[in-house]
Amino acid sequence: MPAIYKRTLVTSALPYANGPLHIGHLAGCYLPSDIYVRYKRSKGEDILFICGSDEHGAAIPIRAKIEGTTPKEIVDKYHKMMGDSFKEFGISFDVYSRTSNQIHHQTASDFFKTLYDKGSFTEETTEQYYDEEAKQFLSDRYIIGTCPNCANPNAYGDQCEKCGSTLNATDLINPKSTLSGSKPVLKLTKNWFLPLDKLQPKIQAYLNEHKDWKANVTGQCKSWLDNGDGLQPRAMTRDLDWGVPVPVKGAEGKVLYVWFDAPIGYISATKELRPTDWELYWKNKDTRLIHFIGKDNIVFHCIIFPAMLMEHGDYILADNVPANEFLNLEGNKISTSKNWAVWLHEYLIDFKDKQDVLRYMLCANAPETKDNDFTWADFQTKNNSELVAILGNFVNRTLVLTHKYYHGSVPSAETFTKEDLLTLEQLASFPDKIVASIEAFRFREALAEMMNLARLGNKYLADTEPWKLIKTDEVRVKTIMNIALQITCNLAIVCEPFLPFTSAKLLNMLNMPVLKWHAAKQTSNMAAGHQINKDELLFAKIEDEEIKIQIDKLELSKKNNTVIVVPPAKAETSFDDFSKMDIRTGTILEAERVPKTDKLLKLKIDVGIDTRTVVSGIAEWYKPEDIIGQKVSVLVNLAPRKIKGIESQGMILMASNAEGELSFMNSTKPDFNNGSEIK
Ligand code: B3M
Ligand code: ZN
Repeated sequence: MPAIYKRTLVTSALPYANGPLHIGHLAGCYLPSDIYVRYKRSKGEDILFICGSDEHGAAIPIRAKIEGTTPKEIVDKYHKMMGDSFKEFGISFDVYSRTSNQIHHQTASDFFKTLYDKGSFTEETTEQYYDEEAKQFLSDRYIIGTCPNCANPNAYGDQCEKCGSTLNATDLINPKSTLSGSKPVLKLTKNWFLPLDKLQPKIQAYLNEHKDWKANVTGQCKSWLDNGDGLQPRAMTRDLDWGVPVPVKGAEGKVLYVWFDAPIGYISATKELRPTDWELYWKNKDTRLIHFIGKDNIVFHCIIFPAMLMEHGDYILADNVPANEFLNLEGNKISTSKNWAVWLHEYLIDFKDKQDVLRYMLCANAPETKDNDFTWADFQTKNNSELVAILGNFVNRTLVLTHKYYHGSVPSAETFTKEDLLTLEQLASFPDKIVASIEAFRFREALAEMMNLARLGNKYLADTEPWKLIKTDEVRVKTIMNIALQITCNLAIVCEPFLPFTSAKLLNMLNMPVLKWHAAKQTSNMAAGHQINKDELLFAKIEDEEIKIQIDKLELSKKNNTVIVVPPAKAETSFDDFSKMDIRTGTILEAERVPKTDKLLKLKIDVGIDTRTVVSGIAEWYKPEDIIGQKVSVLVNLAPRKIKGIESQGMILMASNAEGELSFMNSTKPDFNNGSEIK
């Protein structure tokens, strides 16, 4: 962050309006951005916090199909649901917009037109996959297949979620339509491409200016740019009927690629919020733009969107993109389809008025530098041993004693001892320590510092023991309680970004107005004689039974998911087509890992006709040394294909279950020779 900025624009990834929010979303970007913005507001800075629903892309019509309804009903339902949950959870967006709004369609359309008129796109007629049953072109989530980089059998047409690579649908091995399950055919169609290959030097220069980004973000960017041939042209339009229509002649029936229009949604939402001066936040070099996202969105925010903005020319680029990694749940990847998640709307019912407990838990466990795990046991411990036992305990003792000794009137500080002065000095130093961590996007560290202030309070009370001294030295106790109240008040200020509901409750108990951040550097916010309100418990203990209900819920999901899902039957095929396939029995002679991959093995197989090399994505389930001598069935007349630089001359046939796990399938008699035909 080189310059001194006058204002900040914070965006949080626009969630797809195709399902409810879960803790993974919150930990990924919504909670960290909210903490950041709340702190900046408390400092009195000019800052806008932008978000909204992403209502385009294949994810929406696919969801509509699952729920047996229309895309419009889906986005209306989930836009409202997400907006309500965010609000109730205290995520303080200045605007929660949606990409189906007219203002967004207009903004995205104009943006595309500007690039089109400038000649930024190349117009290319290429072969794209087409589903003849569904009568539709397939891209993005409409098509799955095996990732050419990591062999994940469930990679999408635009991205592999396992290894994180961006893909084109035509890169997939064994592509399959997610609409009909059928094998797609190639058909010519015209699309507009952003020539990222030509823009690479400019993108590289932009990234070079931002060496201060988080290591996980820089690392991913580097891998895109350094990977093989570098960046590749990317289609910015799609043959679909759901999205923003492409605003040029000859593009009828086509829409903008969802990752073209969605980030422009940040601009549209700002326009909606500030119709008269939105440009100040997007076109002025004094504005600092920060995108909070999850790690699966890094390439789009660090490479593709900046490339679009550069081409347009009128806009500022992000100064930072503090992406988080993923949060897992009880050791497993959060999964919407498997219902393996803690859903925000359910949490808000099950743990009413406990928003801050989840905020605390998710911030303390934030996947800032690596994937992290959420467990209910940890949730309970964080509440009972930290929020209740440290923060709640300190505040409670202070307020109860103030009522008991002084009927709720703040006592005056008389003479300070050395210990008092040291405590006050430490108290005043907390805001800056917390600031340093927040500014570096290290929210866990910032939260830990905030709790250290509560620990300081507890230690001070434990050391001075006012409850004992009251019998012998009333004057001394006045000073002690005054200091404890100053700590309590400053805690209310510095906990606000993390625990806004607690902060409000605390200020109310203290009968204090909302105080700005700088007040927390003072040690005399509570004036002598000020009357505080009745105290209530800040946090309540969470009992084992409450946790058990949650664990049972997850167990049920697990049980329901062990129902075996058998993929639907494929369309009929002719005997002629089948007999074109030459499948032979063979024996694996050698096996070794393909360097720098987790999934691939390079096999030497005797297939009777010859001995050939086959690269196979089975390393997750089989160790090289365990499969020497394994009998296999091999499709030997499949066109050779280069995988990680190795020519693969065939494919071994494996059984695959719903998890994508692969298993050998051979039941030939032991004396069958290699090269026996399978028909
Ligand atoms: N909707 C992807 C996601 O929810 C996407 C983010 C758009 S940000 C402009 O992961
Ligand atoms: Zn992959």
